[in-house]
Amino acid sequence: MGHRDLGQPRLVVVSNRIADPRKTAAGGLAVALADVLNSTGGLWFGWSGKIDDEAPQGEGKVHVTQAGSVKLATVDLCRADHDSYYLGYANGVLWPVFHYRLDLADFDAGYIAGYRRVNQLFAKKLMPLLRPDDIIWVHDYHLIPLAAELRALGCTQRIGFFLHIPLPPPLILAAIPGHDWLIRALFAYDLVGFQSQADLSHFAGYVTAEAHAQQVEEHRWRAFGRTLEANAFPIGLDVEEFTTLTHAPEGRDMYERMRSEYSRRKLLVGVDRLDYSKGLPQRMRAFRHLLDKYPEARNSATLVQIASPSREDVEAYNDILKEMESLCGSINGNFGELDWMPVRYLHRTVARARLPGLYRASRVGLVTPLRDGMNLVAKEFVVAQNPEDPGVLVLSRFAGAAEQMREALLVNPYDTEGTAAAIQLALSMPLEERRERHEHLMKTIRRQDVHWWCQSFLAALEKAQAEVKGTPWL
Ligand code: ADQ
Repeated sequence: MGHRDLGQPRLVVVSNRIADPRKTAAGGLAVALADVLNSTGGLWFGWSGKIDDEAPQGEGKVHVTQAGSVKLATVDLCRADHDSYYLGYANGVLWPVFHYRLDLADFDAGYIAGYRRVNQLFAKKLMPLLRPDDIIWVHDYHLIPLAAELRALGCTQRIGFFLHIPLPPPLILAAIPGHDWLIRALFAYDLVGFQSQADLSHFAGYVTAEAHAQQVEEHRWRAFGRTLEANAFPIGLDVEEFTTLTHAPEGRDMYERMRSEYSRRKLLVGVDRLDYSKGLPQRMRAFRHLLDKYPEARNSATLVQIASPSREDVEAYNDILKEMESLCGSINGNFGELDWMPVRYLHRTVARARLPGLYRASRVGLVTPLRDGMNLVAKEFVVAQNPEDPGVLVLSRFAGAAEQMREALLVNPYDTEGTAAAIQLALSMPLEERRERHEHLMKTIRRQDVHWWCQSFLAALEKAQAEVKGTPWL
């Protein structure tokens, strides 16, 4: 990337999980962050992924290793902290509510104490590793109060925060007990980044109504005695890395195998974590409706749905597992033939190196979340296509990606008939239109790639006024 060098402030990245930046199989975000971390000799701090049953609550051992020019520092968590912070508050409260699913939230009063304890632990262990001119970039909903905890310990460095998931409208946010504490904590950051304009407008609506914030400039809000900059920075792909993967032996092999297996049929593909935000049952119902209403799709279209296991110890995830098994079973039972299974459903992870081959062999990509911060599968599907004969992306209007990807076929995933009609349109779209849409989508994906995302966030953070006062943070 080369815009930053060792003469610039050191970058410190903090996220719940970290990846070894030397292992590119980790995917786009790790690759992009590794780039900047490498060029500034940076530090990446996060949970080790280990549970230490011996550790007391709010404590954990720190491990520091060197990965090339990047320092990796991780901390262990005890079982109680892990369960209340990660399973409880982050994935049992914030994840469902931020995806508009109040019905799935588990507002157990004990969770928030664990969430706060782990954020305090992170702050306490990170402080001694910081240098005065560091620039700190915190990622995602697990760590919203981290800057406030760091400030309480005297941290004066610039701190930015990026939310990878959506921010819901003010009245949904306000349903979280302690929502005011959470948003007040956000004001300890100098810059807050969201995936989309919609999220930004929810933030503006919330802080104006609930925190009496004043908008002092276009992207600056003042409340709790501090001024905060907030903006949308839609995350992108490492296009070069994904293109290389597409043409690498494993990607090509996967492509060839899928093409020969489905030579007489059109392939539709879905690749998701098995998560209730991804709209998987709704997608299956739309596909069933397609087979029912458009007989020409029968025996000629096959849907390959990969759903990787995810957060299996959070209760709400069991229901979706059962629902998917039953829906896929009934579609295959009702519509299948001796030589044709309409749905191939795989409840497992596919190696990243094989994904582009699968995408490229598919005529239609189905990305139909009920809510999604961005959704990178939508962008990966487009990048993996053969520009001479590209497939068509059917994309939920409720994915953050829809703000940028207007040339996809945008659908409302709650509308079964409308989604089925869009899939039918995608299956029958003439080559010229497919090419035109693909070309437009590629332009945006290239322009706003992951390096653009990283650079524009960090440039805004460097410019943001570090303003530290003795405010009682939390
Ligand atoms: P996720 O909800 O995990 O991430 P998404 O952006 O769709 O969602 O996927 C992230 C990566 O995981 C992609 O590179 C994708 O290829 C990979 N992946 C997904 N399912 C897979 C499967 N079954 N097998 C193998 N790989 C799979 C959160 C937010 C998103 C946001 C990202 C990045 O929820 O909205 O786009 O962070 O900010």
